[in-house]
Amino acid sequence: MDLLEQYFNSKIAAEEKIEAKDWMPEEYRKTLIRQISQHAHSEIVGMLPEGNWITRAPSLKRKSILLAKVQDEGGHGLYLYCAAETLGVSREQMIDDLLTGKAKYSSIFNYPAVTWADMGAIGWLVDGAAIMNQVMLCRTSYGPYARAMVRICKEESFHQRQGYDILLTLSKGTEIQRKMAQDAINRWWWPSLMMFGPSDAESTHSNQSMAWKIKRATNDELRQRFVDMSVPQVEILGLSLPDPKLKWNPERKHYDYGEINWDEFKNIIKGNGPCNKNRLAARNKAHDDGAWVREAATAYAYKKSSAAKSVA
Ligand code: BYC
Repeated sequence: MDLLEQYFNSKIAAEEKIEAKDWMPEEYRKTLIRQISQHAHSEIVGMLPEGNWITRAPSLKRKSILLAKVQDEGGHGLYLYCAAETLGVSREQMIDDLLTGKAKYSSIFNYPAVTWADMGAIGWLVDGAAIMNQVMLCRTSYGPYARAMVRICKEESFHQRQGYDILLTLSKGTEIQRKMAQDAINRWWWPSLMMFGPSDAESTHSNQSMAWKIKRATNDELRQRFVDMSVPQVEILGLSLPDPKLKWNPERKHYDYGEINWDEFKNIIKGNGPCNKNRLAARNKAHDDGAWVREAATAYAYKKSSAAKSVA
């Protein structure tokens, strides 16, 4: 091991952040680019299922809250693309990888949001799972990623509460509203558990990412924490989670839960989920429709810089 690598390892061991200009192993850089760009893509694609409900929100208040949430997600994507750019990858390259289907984004956004209650279930469960995963990322070893995550986590907490508030309102409403809330929870529960990634035994990157302190907890540890957190919350709603095997285990001091359908997960990340094609088509259309804005901004920047040069 050479001196640079020894120095890098000593910084990781001492809990010092690695910064953009520091030397880092090529695999560390690649792992971060992969994870941060996938994370950014998830935020951007994650705007689609909820964006679809902005015009159909049941009141002006709900509409403005949902609008703010979807805008926040766009902002999260931008912070994360910036963090990835510090590692030497261009924004164009990352976007191209998303639009051509080369890069992954979270499996969860390939499911349809079919009722208003889905806005509640997405906020409570999907943002809840995201926070569980992202709180550890505030302590990730790469400085620009860790700092981006601090603000993202604060906003995600608001997102989770707005989702829970929608479900709480529906759960106190009419029989039809309660059923709608239960149905949304039934559909979003298992896909939310899949967000944490494959089991530790199947996870390709976890060991190395834990050693480099990119990840601070494994996929299964975070998934278990999420299950333990969700059970008392669903009880307050007076609703249930769709898992007959869910049971408190006094020896483990955790809830046991049923088997995840890993075939469904694998199928989705291969691109064959219910909405994969729609999501990519929507992102490609948005990118094409926005071409004139990018061209105008580039032409304006060029004009400004040539005007500045001729004054000089
Ligand atoms: N979906 O070795 P593993 C949000 C892939 S929340 C798709 O365990 P790693 C939001 C994985 O990429 C969601 N693919 O990987 C919330 C790898 O494939 P590649 C975004 C998945 O990286 C609300 C392979 O499976 N959050 O944005 O150590 C509203 C093996 O997995 C998934 C983040 O991205 C999945 N669920 O651990 C709006 C958090 N799970 O790359 C937006 C940051 C795994 O080798 N990311 N794969 O081809 C992470 O913490 C980690 O990347 C993961 C996976 C825990 C997701």
